[in-house]
Amino acid sequence: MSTKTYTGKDIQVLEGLDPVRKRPGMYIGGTGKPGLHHLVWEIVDNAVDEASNGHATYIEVVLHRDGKSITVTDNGRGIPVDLHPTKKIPTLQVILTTLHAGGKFDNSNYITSGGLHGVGASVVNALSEELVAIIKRDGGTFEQHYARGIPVSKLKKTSSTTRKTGTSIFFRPDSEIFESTEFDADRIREALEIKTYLNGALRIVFKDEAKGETLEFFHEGGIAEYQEYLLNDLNARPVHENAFLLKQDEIRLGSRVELVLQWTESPKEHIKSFVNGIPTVDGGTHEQGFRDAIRSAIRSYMDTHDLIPRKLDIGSDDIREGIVGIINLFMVDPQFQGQTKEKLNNPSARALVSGVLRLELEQFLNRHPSTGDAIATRVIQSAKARHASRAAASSVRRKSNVSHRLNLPGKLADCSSTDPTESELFIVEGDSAGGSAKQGRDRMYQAILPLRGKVLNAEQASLKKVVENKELSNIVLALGCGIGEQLDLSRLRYHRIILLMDADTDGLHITTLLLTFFYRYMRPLIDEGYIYIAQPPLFRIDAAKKTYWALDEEDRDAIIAKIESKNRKAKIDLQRFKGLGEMMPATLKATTLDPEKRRLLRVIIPDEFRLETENTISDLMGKDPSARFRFIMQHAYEAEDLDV
Ligand code: 0R9
Repeated sequence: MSTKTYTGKDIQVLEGLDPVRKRPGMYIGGTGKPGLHHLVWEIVDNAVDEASNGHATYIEVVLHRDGKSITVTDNGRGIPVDLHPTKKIPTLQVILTTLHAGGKFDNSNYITSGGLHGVGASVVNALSEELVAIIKRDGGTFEQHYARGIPVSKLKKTSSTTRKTGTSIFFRPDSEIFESTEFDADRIREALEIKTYLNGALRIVFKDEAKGETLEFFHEGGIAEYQEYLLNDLNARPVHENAFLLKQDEIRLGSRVELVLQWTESPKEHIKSFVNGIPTVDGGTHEQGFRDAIRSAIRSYMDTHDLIPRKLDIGSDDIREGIVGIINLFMVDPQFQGQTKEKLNNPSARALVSGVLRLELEQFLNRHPSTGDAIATRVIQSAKARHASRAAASSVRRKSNVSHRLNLPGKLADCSSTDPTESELFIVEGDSAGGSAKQGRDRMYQAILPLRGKVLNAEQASLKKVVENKELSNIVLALGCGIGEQLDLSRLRYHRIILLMDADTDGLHITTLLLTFFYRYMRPLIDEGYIYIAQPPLFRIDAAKKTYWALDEEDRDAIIAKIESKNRKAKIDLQRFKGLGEMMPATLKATTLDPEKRRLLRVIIPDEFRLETENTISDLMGKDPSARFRFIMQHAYEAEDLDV
């Protein structure tokens, strides 16, 4: 820390950056991890500006060994070090100590990566314990040190023998300001790589000193290459081969639009939007224009070519389902909104993007009718599915609205409690197992629903068929929360829905069919973690007056080995259950129903497996029975092991 006394100039500087230290959230969104990393983006964006204006070819970002400080270097012209014409201090110091508006320091109103032209540097300086700027320019190397936005040294010339030019900024964020000052290397790496996708000529080197790792990012293919990366990452299969790619300057408006767009089999829409290479996580007017144009271009194409089936309503959700796309809008003076300033707010951007895109996309479709038709088919498929699900859901609602208890299925042995958080529903295979379960349960909070008939494969049937299936509609009625788009979790009658099937292939088959049904039509039950799989034992082992339960052969062998290691002469009595039906109620209670003793598997889909799950279910539940079986076996072991 410096102990020097302030001069008049310093006090002016202090006043200048004081608001930033008082209310950092106003400038960087907050003082948590996103805010901390915002400092990196500010400095990197200034370097990217210099590169996109054609003066730098190389940016290096070093995350230092302590994980709490960073150096960003570019090989551009170097921030000017001469005296600022009016302020009479070096321009570098002006840049680092005053909150200024973009474009103030030069009059070429060209578009910059952040559109801010060095604006963020003073904010980073204000919020850093220490900042060191090193400039190579005019044949010399210059250096100046700062602490919390205040210069602690004058700008010094440290060498006069360099022919190189460039800017290097080292900074260590202030631990008095941030909740934590530990940077996240993965987050930085990912953001840097995206910058190189958005700027095909840019080369960024990232060094992680703690890991001793150096990575270089360079993606000449630009956003087209980014699109390839996204498709892979999302595991989204395109329905047409060539992506629609648009790069257009709107010279009149001083803007440029770059975008790429492709329909896939993914059940969702994935749009990444940027303004001047800065991510707009909360979207904004450019994204609205993107969506407007897609909707009207596709509608117009389908209308013109008479591709809309009669009586089928096509909504904009249907048109957008499965889209994977990127939009990067370059514009002068972008205005951002929202807490973290990640939403574009300029009204002109909407009309600009939609105007350019609508025209070009329609022409593209008309020039590539096979692509147009593939997209139309995808849209129709989505509209039909939505339609069927709406119709079926309202039929179930009509049925289940009559009265709560009066309308419960006859086969349900309900529990007395009406508090869903403590109530459990066991869905049990077969009437005889159902009988044992009814006798072994705690009727206060455990309900039993036996399944008798065949469970329909929901993947291969329309929703109308699904609801007509007695077993599935009984489940829906018992749960009480509705189905499909009408599902209302607040009406769910049980917060644990436990599938209790025999430990054989038939049992696994039924479990899979039920999971497919929940996944397709009652998905929030899975997402909220309400679905469980019971694990009834396959073997009973009696030895030395003790009883053990084994889930499978492996478990059995392990238990026997353990017994024998303790007592070599132990007489071991082994019983294999053929099915739940032949288990005594007391045995079922002790092994499978009693929360103190049972083991349940909770069904979860980790975020990183969401798409894979979607594809697996549609692939396997559709056609191939052997692949389906492999799927069950694999996932039974992947389910999270949980004692409840
Ligand atoms: C390491 C991160 N890099 C930067 O922060 C950085 C800012 C910067 C820059 C200029 C060149 N390189 C830079 N790197 C620059 C130079 C000149 C004109 N405009 C920009 C010039 O030589 O005339 N600047 C960003 C703002 C400013 N310079 C300015 F306002 F001080 F001019």
